[in-house]
Amino acid sequence: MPISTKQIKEFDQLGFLSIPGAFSTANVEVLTKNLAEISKTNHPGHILEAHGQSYRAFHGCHLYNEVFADLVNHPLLVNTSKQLLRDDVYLHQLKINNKSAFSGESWPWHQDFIYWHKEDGMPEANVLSVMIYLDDVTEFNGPLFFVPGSHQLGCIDVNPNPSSDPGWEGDVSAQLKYQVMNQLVKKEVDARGMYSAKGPAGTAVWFHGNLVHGSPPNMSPCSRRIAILTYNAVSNKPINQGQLRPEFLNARNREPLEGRLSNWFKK
Ligand code: 6CS
Ligand code: FE
Repeated sequence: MPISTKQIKEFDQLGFLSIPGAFSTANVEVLTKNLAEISKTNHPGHILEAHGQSYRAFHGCHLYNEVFADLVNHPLLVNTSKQLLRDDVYLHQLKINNKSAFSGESWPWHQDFIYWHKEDGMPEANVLSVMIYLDDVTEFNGPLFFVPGSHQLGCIDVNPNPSSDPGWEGDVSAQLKYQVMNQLVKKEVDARGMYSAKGPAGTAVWFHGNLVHGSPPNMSPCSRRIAILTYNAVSNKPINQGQLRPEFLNARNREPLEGRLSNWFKK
C-alpha cells in the first residue's frame, strides 16, 4: 500500500516518518527469534560495547540469515523507500542496534550520510534508513532523539574525532568518528526543537541520511533492540575509492530491489 502524498511531504519537511503497527506482533516475533539465534554465533559484524558485557550491534544479518534477507525485500520497506527517494533502491547496509538492558551505551549526536560519503564514497544524500522496533521504545530505554528538519542543513562537515578508532570500528562505536559539535546541536535544537522517536514494537520509522540524531545509554531493565535498514537510490551508488569497508557496512550487491513479501511475514 503506497504511502500518501501527505506522508511524503512530512518526510521531506521533518526528515522522518513514523508508521506505528507497520509490523505485527507475529512478524516481530519472527525477527526476535532469529536475532536470538544470531546472537549465539560469531561474525565480524557483531560488535560488543566497549565494556564487553553486551552486544552493541549485529551488522550484516541479511548476509547469512534467511529471515533478515527476506526482510530487506519486504514490499513495505522497499516501496516506501522508493517513494521517499524518488528512485529505485538497493540495500547499502542492515544492522540491529541492540542497546541492551542496563548496559547499552549511547550514540553521540551525528548524521549518518557523512559515514557513507567519506568512508564508502557515496556521492549524494539521497539515502535513508528505516528502523523497525523489535522492543517497545520508551523514554526509559534509550530512544533515538531527532532534530526535526535538520536534514536541510546538508552534510555537516566535521573532522574525525582523534580519540575514535581510525578504522571502520570507529564508525560504529560509542566514540564515533564524525560527531556533530554540541554548540551546533544546541543552536539547531533551539531553532527546531527535539523529537523522541518512541513507539511500540512493530513501529517503522524512516529517517533521512542527513537527519541529526543520537540516543542516550539504556540504564532501564528493558532492552531496546532496533533493526535498521539503509536503502540507497540506485542513481547514488558509491564511487569506488580504493579500500572498501566490509560488505556488512558497504553492500557489494547494488541491484535494484523489487519488493517481494516472503512467507515469513505473511501473518
Ligand atoms: O558507519 C556507518 O555506516 C554506521 N555509522 C553510523 C554512526 N551511522 C550510520 C551507520 O550505521
Ligand atoms: Fe546513526
